[in-house]
Amino acid sequence: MPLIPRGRRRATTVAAACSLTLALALGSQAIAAPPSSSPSPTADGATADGAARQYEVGGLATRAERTELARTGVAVDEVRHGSVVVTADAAEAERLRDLGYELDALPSTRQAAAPEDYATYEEVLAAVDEAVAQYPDLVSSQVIGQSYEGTDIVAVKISDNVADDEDEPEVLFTHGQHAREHLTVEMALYLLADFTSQYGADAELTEYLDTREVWIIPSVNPDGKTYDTASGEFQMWRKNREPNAGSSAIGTDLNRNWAYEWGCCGGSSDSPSSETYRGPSAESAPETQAVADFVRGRVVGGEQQITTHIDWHTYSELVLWPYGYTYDDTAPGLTQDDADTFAALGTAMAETNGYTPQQSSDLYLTDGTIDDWMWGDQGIFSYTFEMYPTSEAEGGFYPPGDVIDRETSRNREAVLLMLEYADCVYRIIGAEAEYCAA
Ligand code: LU0
Ligand code: CA
Ligand code: CA
Ligand code: ZN
Repeated sequence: MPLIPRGRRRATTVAAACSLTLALALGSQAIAAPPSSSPSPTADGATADGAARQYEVGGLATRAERTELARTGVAVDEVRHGSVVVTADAAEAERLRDLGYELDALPSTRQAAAPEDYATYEEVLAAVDEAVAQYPDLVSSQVIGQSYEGTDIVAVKISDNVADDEDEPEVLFTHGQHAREHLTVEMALYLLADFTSQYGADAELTEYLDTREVWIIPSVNPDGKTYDTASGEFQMWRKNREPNAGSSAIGTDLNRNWAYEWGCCGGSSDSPSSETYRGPSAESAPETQAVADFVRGRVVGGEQQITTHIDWHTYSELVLWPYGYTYDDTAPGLTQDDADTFAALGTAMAETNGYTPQQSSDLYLTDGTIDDWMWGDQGIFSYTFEMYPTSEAEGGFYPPGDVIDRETSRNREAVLLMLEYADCVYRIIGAEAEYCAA
């Protein structure tokens, strides 16, 4: 079907991730006093209570060196020139030092934002209910399952004739797999607000919502999100909140728990105390299973209806695509045409927001991630967006609340571009006749 030609896009120079510099002054909240209960750094930079914090690990310049570090089970938060930033508690930091790594504790970024700067999960559900009530022909919501603690995980549908399952390409957005990445849940709220308020007003968006069905899962990990802020002080929490048999350590890294090449390649950990613990089996976490069941449920007449997907994360300002489990550009289920299509759409989206586009494994190897499963198992063109900022100095996982509007709307054009190509992603490499002929 002919779609409205895309408007002129903002030309943006895409620089290498680690050389991206944003001349952005942190907002006033960035220098506000930390909550009184914040852990106070001791002389060696560790927190008095041994809580998790960020460290710079030096002497790491290649993806192989970064993968070797990730193999120890730490989560890599940020890639710099010759070093990376990781989150570790006191015990893990000591373990890394014992392994010979050089760690420098970074100043706590917990004061860059306050938990109140971000919506709670209750507020997210209220916003969804309000949108459904206000736009009943355009928005619906359904419970797709429960988290470990029994909280409803919801999927919001936005399309014309929303009550009907029309024969339209479907686009999925998933948010908040990682608890502390609150800006990604704000991204879901932004999309919900923009798609509802601009439907009928913005011709391009209206065309897409008339010809596609959009699904938004605003928080894949509500237990983790709530735990991260409930005390009034950010907990730097990443995983879900499921206890682990035989261990006092809580949580599975949902983005290592997906059932494609699960645990294959040293890109996740089998240790429950690790930040990248993959769980005892693929889809062991109820949150992973709920979303995977939902996606499998979108197979109609033998055909997966969802064609494109973004899984939202923070931070580093990256657009990533499969595979993560191998450095190879092509692999089983990923042909050269597929790889070229991923790169072309990923690069085009990155040109609209100034993020850096690359194959996921260019960072370091990961296995059991959502993107690999979406593509490898379901044939969905699936991307990970790592949102603002580029560094812990700009707030890391907790940027100040006054950047939320700017940093969510920054992704509007990229999202519209994905909607545009949802009917035939191969069109972006000129291969629609080969792959999308009716
Ligand atoms: O899951 C992760 O480790 C992601 C990166 C992968 C999608 C390659 N980074 S994050 O945890 O810092 N969001
Ligand atoms: Ca529709
Ligand atoms: Ca449909
Ligand atoms: Zn993440």
